[in-house]
Amino acid sequence: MTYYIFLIHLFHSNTYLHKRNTMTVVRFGVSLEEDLLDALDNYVKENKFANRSQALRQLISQNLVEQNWEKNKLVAGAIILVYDHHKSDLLLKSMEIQHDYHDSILSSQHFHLDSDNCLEIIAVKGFAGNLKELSDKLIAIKGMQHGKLVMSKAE
Ligand code: NI
Repeated sequence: MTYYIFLIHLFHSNTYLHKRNTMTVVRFGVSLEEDLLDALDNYVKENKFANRSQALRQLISQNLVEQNWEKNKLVAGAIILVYDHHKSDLLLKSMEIQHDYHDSILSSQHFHLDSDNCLEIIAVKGFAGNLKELSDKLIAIKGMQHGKLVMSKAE
């Protein structure tokens, strides 16, 4: 197995510099198997990243958000729902569930896509576990065509 070693640049918050709201960049070496490096290079190319460092920064950041999810830390995001508003009591059920989780909901926006279909975007903030629970309940409503929870760091 061949290992390729290269340097990646990561932003590091220096205590003194952080107060001035700036970041320093720290370099460190990473060893990767050839196939993993190929996969990384494809990822860089397909997503049009400037270089490997930029792609790795994004991957690491994403992964840490996922960990926060598991640790049930404070996160923010959006629940995206698509449904036909004619479906029996779908709106009523959705409203009941949203009221049960009113502490986690920042706002919601409703778009009428055509004569039948609606797109609803619910901005949420709270403990990841609660947001997942809310999202699962909404997506499980009978007649819901599509639902997705998108998460981001909130602290
Ligand atoms: Ni509508």
